[in-house]
Amino acid sequence: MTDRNQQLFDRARALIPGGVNSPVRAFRAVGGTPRFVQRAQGAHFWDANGQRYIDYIGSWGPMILGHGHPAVVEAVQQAVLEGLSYGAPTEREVELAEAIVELVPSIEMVRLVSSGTEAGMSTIRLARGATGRKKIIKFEGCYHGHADALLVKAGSGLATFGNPTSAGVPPEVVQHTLVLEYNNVAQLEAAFAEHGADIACLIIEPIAGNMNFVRASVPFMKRCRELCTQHGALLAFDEVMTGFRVALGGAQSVYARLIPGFEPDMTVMGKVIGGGMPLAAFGAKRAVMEHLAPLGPVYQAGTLSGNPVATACGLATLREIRKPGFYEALSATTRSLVEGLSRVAAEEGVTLCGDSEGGMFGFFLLDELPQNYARVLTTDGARFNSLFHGLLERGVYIAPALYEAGFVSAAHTAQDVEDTLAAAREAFRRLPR
Ligand code: KE4
Repeated sequence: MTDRNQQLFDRARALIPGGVNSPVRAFRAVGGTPRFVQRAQGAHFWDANGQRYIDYIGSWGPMILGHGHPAVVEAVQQAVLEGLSYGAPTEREVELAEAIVELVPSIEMVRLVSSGTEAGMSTIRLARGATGRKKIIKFEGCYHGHADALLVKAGSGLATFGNPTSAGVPPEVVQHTLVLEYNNVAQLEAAFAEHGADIACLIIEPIAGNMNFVRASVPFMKRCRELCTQHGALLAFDEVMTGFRVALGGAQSVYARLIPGFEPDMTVMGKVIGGGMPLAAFGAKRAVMEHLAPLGPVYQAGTLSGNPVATACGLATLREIRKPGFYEALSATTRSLVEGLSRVAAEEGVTLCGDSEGGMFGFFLLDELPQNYARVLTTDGARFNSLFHGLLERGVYIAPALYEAGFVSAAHTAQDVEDTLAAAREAFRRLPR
């Protein structure tokens, strides 16, 4: 039978680098042919061969309701009839700003943009403009979009400045970016002791979905907050993945329950707030946000920022996730998946551990949950790849990379979980011993 995925991939690679418009989609880490999606509905999508998959990527987080939710489709269809883009303010941008401010108490003002990268990049610039400082702290294994200043890896040794992860980023551009080890309190304290007065912000994924699923420990997060406060640096939560995904109030609401009075100074958002359309945002207290143009000297702009169709999609999504019981049901489905995977793995003699929060999950072919990136990378990649393809062949689509998180939607049913566990059992049996 003709494999239309392969045919499309061959055509795509002739014209688009790697055949994809975002690298992780190319299956380079796991090998094989990417599935070209024909259509999606609920918890499923169908590829170019008409093969159905249970979708645990959901566009890397946005599709928290599942694909094609009727209220979202209706809102987008209505918005399209009113106009695609104006480059002028609209009421829906105000409504979305009001919803974000209401749901995320640490935010007093918000600016809408079109991608998480744009939101992260603007957050860094705003933090630097508001504090007059140059240095920023990020953590190994955390991803905040592909803005130059954030494409930095940890160098040899521990805390290091300015090692670009990407060609085309001159060392001068990242010389003020300090990369620390996630969950390493001693290193954090040493960095602030040495550079505290020059640090504009510390940016962190509170639950690191770009290391699959690694939680910031409570002691570590407490020290991030305390040291930023002590040294006048801004604590920026990158909630592009966790925002409205792990809880209605995002990961910051989870940490506020664990650390009395906790809140970040800045928040980066994306994915869920656009419901699948290009929409992201960044927010902070009024005193910080008023440094932004046109009020203040920190420039930031965007042709499609607050796009009327994207805001309609995002508002319709937020209306659904705010409904009573939404996160209780979503969390229960996600937990049943992760607990089921652990149980089936144990029955099949496979070492596996997992974790989840709300509709976000991760699992590792390790005997204990990793606390940092170095530990995540001790996973046997070939073993993960075998599991990935074992699931894919059985109609279960997880992230094609061991350092990516998984996502459950409100459309995933108990039957989907049961089918997934049956596929996993077969895939576990095929793993190299
Ligand atoms: P975008 O520019 O891709 O919309 O957002 C960048 C970004 C920022 N912050 C966090 C915590 C993120 O997870 C992301 C994007 N996440 C990746 C998945 N690891 C998107 C998938 C992709 O790159 O194709």
